[in-house]
Amino acid sequence: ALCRLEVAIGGMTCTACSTSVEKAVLRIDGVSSATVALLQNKADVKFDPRTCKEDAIKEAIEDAGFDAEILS
Ligand code: 9UX
Repeated sequence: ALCRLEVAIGGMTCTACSTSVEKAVLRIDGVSSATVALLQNKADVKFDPRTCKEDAIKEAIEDAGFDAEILS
């Protein structure tokens, strides 16, 4: 089954920021969708927990240059 995760993201100021967060998360193996809400500073991610761990999502966002905290 797929898992769903909300991530609080810090440091996004324009739509290019949210697009790069989205691309970084979508590149992770096991992620099936990623929607980033710029104004809410949040990402909604659906992923297969067998191939993708929550920490990998957090790290991908941080590697793209933003702050990330797992919310749920
Ligand atoms: Mo927009 Mo974000 O010019 O790192 S891409 S601020």
